[in-house]
Amino acid sequence: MNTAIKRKLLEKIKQYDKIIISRHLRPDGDAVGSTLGLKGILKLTYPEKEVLVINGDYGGYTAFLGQEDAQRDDEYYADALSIIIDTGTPDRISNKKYSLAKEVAVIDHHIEPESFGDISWVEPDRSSACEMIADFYAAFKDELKMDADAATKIYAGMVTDSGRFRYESVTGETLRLAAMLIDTGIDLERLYANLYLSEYEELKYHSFVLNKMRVTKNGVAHFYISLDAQKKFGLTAEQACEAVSYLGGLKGSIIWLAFIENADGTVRVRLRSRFVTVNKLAEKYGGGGHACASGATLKNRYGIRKVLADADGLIAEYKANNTDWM
Ligand SMILES: [Mn+2]
Repeated sequence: MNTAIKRKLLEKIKQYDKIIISRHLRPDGDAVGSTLGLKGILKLTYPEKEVLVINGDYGGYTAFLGQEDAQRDDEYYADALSIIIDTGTPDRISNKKYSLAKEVAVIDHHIEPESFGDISWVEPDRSSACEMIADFYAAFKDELKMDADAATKIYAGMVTDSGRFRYESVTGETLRLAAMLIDTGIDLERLYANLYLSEYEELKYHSFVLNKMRVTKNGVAHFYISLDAQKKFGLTAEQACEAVSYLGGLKGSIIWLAFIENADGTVRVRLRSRFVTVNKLAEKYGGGGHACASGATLKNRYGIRKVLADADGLIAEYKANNTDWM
């Protein structure tokens, strides 16, 4: 699929001696895995090229995947190719200098990306940007090189962005590409230990969230985390948001939401679902994202009730038209 654009991208990569790879702000496993993974492939294949991953923020649970590179002077960019992965929104790019590059290439799997860049390879049906990097490698495996280290980074993004290969976006192709990566010798036990074991305080927070969970009439599971609670558990708003996944296992609930108070009084909302889509709902409140995983920011707490009513209405509608949803 999309062989022509992938070939064009490979030719671009070959043309340049300097390649600067960047991703979105507030990185997740997919953003970090795809950028570091592609760097790994390009460094192995073209040891003479300078390949850097440059961004303005870093950290979090993905830090074990490895270091990124230090920012360079503006002049450094003049003869470089910039590759942006896992975002179709220029405002969300973590490296503010990316556009100083001679040319910009975009690799992304988000819905309705803004059109930017000289080359843009976008597949909204892909489960992750890492799946696209794996596919890129697979398409040119006679020319490109990959080792277990690069494969581990790419696999890490695939397994996290797909909810451990459980989201609707996962296809047979996703698993075939994941299998190809595992065959390089990934240490899965070590990787999963890094990705999925919790600190004591995290498990305490987990139980706190489950205690705070409420469910609407038709089954929207939700919770609200105040700034005080974030302080108590030593969490950033971003970390607090991740708790939305704790609500994903409730039988009878097909939409689950996290409301997180921001320091400026706005409220961040994370929307997750199965069987129904929530991105339109997120868009109604100025946000967006994937069909079953979206986000938005509400001006204040009063918006929460409206979002809950809308989400509850979505489930009511689904129940009215489906009997086999459990
Ligand atoms: Mn992604």
